[in-house]
Amino acid sequence: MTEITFAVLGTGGIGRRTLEVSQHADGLVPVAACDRNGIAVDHDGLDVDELLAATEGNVAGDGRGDTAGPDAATDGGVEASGTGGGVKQTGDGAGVVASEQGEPTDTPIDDVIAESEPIDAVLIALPNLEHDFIPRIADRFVDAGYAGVLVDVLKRSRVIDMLDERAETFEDAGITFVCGAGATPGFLTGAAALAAQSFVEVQEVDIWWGVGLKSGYEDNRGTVREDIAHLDGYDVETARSLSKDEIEDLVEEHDGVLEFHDMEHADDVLLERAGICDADDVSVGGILDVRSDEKPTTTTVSVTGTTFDGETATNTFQLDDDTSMAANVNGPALGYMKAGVMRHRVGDDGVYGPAELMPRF
Ligand code: IKT
Repeated sequence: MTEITFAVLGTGGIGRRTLEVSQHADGLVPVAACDRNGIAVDHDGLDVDELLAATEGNVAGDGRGDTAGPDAATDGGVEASGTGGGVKQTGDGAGVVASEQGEPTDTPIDDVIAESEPIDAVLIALPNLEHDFIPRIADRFVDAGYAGVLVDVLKRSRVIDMLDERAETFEDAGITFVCGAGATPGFLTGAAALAAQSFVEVQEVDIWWGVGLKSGYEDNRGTVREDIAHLDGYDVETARSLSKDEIEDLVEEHDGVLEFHDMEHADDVLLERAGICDADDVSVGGILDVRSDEKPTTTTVSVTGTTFDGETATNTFQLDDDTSMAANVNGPALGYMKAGVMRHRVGDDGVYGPAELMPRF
């Protein structure tokens, strides 16, 4: 496979770790990265070590202490809608501009789009607290005439429909969009699709994850905020409006361990659209421990189904407790990116989910 050049929108936890992991993968060349204040571009390949070192502990957040990356309110092209995108930045870190490769800008996403014509793939590593945020970013790539691969690590089921509505537009534009390409949805959805192969009918898919995030907590505040939206008594709006201190209080109340059930994660609709089971038969939950790096529970995908010869059985897929969330989100994001580029190169554009593509190593 020839080299793949890619850009990362957002240098929060996911964006940063994706850049780092890409240094260990064959044939991937990061050529652009941005956060809300700046952009770094080098079509021959970014110096990732320098970029990460310069921005370590110095990520341009969203004014709430998150490490969220560029934001609709600040990049000049997307209208803030009075939601998370409308939070004015207070600048809790210089971010990309602290790197010698970085340039300040008020329009980071537009600047990446302007550079994107020769770039094979763009990873949208932005928190999706506004449901239509990622679809609207995609619209801007379409409008700019980009013909390549867009990959996201979105979580929420309802976003998939918004992308599906755009499938024809993507096909016409020559865009291959790989959605939900993190861990769940993503890696674990793909594992469920593989585990389902023993069966002629799937009754139930249960995804149960464990994450220990002590050392990664600072880097992943955006993800933690997204998770809080799934707790009883919270939703996207309330989670978005929580201050950093309120989140700390919540974490304290739970002794650092948050347990989630029936999360609205797109594994359900992505398994349904791949024909594996009904969305209603998929459940996603897990435990997040922000005070330990040990996983509080073993990440397990259980797929229960009936075989052609009438047996009912459960196939399971487990991640080793020694693999980190960073490994299990960013490795697959890059693997799915490679798979998307292969599709794109043979002209298979449109929208793909992680149960329809085998990520490339
Ligand atoms: C995600 O980023 O895909 C979702 C997060 C869970 C990651 C599971 C990783 C499992 C593991 O490392 O064992 C969370 C819901 N934000």
